[in-house]
Amino acid sequence: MDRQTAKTQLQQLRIELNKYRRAYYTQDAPLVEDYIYDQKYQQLLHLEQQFPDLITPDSPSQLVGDIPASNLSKVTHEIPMLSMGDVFSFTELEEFNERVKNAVGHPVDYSVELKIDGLALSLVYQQGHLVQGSTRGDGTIGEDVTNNVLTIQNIPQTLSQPLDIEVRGECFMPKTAFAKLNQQREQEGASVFANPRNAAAGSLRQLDAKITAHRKLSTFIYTMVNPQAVSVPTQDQALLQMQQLGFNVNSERLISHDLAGVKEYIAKYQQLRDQLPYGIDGIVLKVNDFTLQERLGNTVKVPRWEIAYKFPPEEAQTTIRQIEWTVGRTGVVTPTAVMDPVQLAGTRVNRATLHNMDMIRQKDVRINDTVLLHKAGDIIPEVSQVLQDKRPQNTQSYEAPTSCPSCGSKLVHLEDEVALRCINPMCPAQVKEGLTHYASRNAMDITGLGPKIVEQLWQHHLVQDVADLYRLTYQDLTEIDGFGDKSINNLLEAIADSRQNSLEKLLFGLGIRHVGAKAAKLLAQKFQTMEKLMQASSTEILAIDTLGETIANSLQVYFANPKVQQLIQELTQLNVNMKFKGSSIAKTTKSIFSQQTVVITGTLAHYKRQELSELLESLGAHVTNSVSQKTDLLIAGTKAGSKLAKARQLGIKIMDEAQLQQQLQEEV
Ligand code: 0OW
Repeated sequence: MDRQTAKTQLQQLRIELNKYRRAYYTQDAPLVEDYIYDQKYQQLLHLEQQFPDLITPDSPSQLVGDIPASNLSKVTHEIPMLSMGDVFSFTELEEFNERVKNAVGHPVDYSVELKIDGLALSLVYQQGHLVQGSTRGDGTIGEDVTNNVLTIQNIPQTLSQPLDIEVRGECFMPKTAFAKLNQQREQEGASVFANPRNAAAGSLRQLDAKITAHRKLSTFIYTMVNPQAVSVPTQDQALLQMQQLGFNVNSERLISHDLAGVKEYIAKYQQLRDQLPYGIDGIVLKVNDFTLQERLGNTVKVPRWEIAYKFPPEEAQTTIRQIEWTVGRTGVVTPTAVMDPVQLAGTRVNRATLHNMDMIRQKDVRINDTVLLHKAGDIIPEVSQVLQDKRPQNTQSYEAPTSCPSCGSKLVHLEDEVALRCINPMCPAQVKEGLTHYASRNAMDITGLGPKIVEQLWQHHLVQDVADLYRLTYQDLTEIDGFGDKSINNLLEAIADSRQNSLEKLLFGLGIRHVGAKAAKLLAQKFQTMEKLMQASSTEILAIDTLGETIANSLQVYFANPKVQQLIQELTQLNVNMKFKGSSIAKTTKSIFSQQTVVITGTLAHYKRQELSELLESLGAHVTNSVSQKTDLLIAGTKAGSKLAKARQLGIKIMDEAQLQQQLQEEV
């Protein structure tokens, strides 16, 4: 290749790779699969080796990670957290081994470990107590995640010895936790994580540790920084020592005196990979003796004494025959590709998730396309790309469905959601969810009517909507498995009692989008009867000091639906109370934001300004723009400026985003 061509190609590769890096390191959501990134990165390295004078400072080969760009505070790593050189073949492994032998003058022992597919983590202990947790970031500046690591079960907060020590390891999300989390997010219409690594990164790098605590993260610790300080001579003894100190150290490790042992290990874990409860993307080979590691030293980015062997991506080729849409419990409809059955990483698959319409458009997936499948974090098969050159003639771009597969209603995109949603409250998938919600404690409080009974009532065609609950007879309930005389009477009684609830409990029980328990109460209090609320205009609803556009629009859409109007009529005829009784107001706890004059300032990571303002007002706050003596509370995000300074000067109560989230979690 001539120099000019190389120069052009290198420039193109640099732009492309740096774009991928920024997404990978700062948004926890890569734009391309690892192996595509790796291939392009190897191309760049190859060209830079041929034309070293074409290497530029911004080349990814000169950078480690990317500038962490989250709102977490920063931590400087005194000893940089290096990454690893990657190889993709036994030949390259042998070249690495030769380089090491030549450098130290004799064969060496290797510590062989699994390469856990998570994100690197540093833990600092003083006198045996955990004082700081941080991410790798760009290798020198990471993010402080101390509060978050305190919620991870297998990270010891106190060591078995009062040591000053720093250790490093991988934070990961077990496969089962990943599958559950994505299922839940899909139901909520939120975006899903592409793989456990992104899920771990997105869960660890949270401003609010309570969110991290629910994500079931885990760790394997593999590096003792400054082992000399505790006079440990080798990696395998360091791992043993760290285990004795209380850290979770991966047991699938090996000491090998030659590459033959390493190759056997690789073959073994390429087979076992799927059975492991955590994701791995290769193995790590380290010179075992620390003195030899010192002698070999590091390059600008990676140690010379270790290498990562990356497994080839597990993928398979097949053809998409159909795209099925299923309605989730919250009305979110999600696409699944139905394909010719194919063997993928040890299992036979014929379905793969397509997540949402954005993904289908982005990959331009069409019926009868031949696609490459891979396992997203070794779990759910996912379509990684379409093989355009195998596309049959005159196929059309895939069109999103316009009607719900369950009930036929028109599908909509709500505000900033990527998900398509069925908003017909009579939709079967939603009726079941709606019935369970209707019977829940904060709504109509029908004891004994949980999801399992709801499912049976549905299967036996005993209920189509919440009105049918009030038509159930003793005879009907004899069809329910496990229901005897007592259970039947208890349930009938609980349903009958629910007729007397005050209006706000019915309103909340109907599951109107954006209308939570507090908003339902304010609406019932203001309009007193269902009839008046159904006739209320947006303006009248907005006039309620604390409700905003989102709720007003949602109510208009809901009550405009003829099926809803019919439902309300039936409930009325079934003697379900439609009046506000007033008593429930006193019962619920008063919000700390109630009657407070609040100012919001700075950048918030988890809330849109308008939404937060509406939410606070629905809790009885009065949100204003300027700080004065009348201000009771300032909510300060990051990069807060003069308003924060003024609030401090006036001695006004200040709440940061984490405190706000904590308080709202307790209230709403
Ligand atoms: N992911 C792993 C792993 C491992 C460190 C030591 C110095 C540089 C790499 O399982 N078992 N051992 C190391 O050794 N690193 C690992 O992961 C790296 C750390 C940074 C990027 C990768 O996550």
